[in-house]
Amino acid sequence: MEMTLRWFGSAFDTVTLQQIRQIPGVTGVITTLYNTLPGEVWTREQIHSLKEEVEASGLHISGIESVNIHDAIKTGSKNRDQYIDNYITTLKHLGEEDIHLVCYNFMPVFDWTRTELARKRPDGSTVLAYTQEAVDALCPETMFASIAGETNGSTMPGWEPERMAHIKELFEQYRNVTEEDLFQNLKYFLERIMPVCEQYNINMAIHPDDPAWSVFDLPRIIINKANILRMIQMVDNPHNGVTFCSGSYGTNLENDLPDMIRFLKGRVHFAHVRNLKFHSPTNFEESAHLSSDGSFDMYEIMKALYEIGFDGPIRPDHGRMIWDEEAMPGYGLYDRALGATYLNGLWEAIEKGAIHNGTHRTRN
Ligand code: DNO
Repeated sequence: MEMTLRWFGSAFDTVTLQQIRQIPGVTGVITTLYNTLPGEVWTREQIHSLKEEVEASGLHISGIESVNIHDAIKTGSKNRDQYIDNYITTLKHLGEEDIHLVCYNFMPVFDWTRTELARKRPDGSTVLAYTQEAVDALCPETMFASIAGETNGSTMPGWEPERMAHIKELFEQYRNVTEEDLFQNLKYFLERIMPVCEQYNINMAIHPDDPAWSVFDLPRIIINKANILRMIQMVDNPHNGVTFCSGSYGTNLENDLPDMIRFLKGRVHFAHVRNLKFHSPTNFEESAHLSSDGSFDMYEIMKALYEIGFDGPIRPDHGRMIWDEEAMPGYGLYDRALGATYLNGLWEAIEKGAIHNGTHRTRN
């Protein structure tokens, strides 16, 4: 595995590449062209200059999160082919620039959903949190307005104001889209892009829906073991894989995270690892990465990744806001750096334990 950190680009991130470089064991960033909208073609020049900037700091681009999918593709509208063509051109340009991992999601309207961006914990840190009760009491527009007021001035990934300005139309577009339609539309998209992924050796890593259930009655499919296996089998190509995100699949306490990782052997191309603290099955907050601070056994999650021979990029996921940092909620420097160091420590112990026991694995 390679330890990485998500970085939104110098125009958008409060964290610098130099700071990331100083986190022990972090060698790459997961980045994006944050000012592009779903459906736009990324030019080679844009990608090349991003790459040069990252490399000048001594890091490299380990993957893209995200190349977002236009709603026409998700809803299967008549004009979807034109947007798939654009996506294919973007993939080709990424491949030509030697980038081989793309994280994306297939969530309708919203990307991840949280109801609080700064819930205060007893130690004074603030974290992202979710309660189903709050979602049930809100309409999507109100939810967007409350999220927008808490972002410390940043645009949250997946909540772009340009799209949210059309939230009613977006809901209208999805009105008759069922879960089955979403599966079929995802299949259509994947079948069309697989040839370019093969040509440039690009691994597609679908991100789970977060939380892992339907919100505002929208269909959501990447939520559990059965659905993810269906998704992988329906386009049975090694380039069709997943981002294993413990914090997203973990929102549903019925998901057995180490078991899911083992079932996904060979198809986990990217990992987001973070912990959640549950107060009830539908009221949780994002804790520190440390197992004892939340509800997940992080050792077992890392061990499962180790045992399947996971060799892709991994990143600590959302961090708490600590030490008076002001940054995009979830994406400050300090707690993610602590997370990276903790995950690296777990990995080292697991690896050395395996070497000691003669069960060392090296490859996927
Ligand atoms: C939230 C992220 C998601 C993720 C996308 C991938 O912080 O994990 O926004 O990047 O779902 O497309």
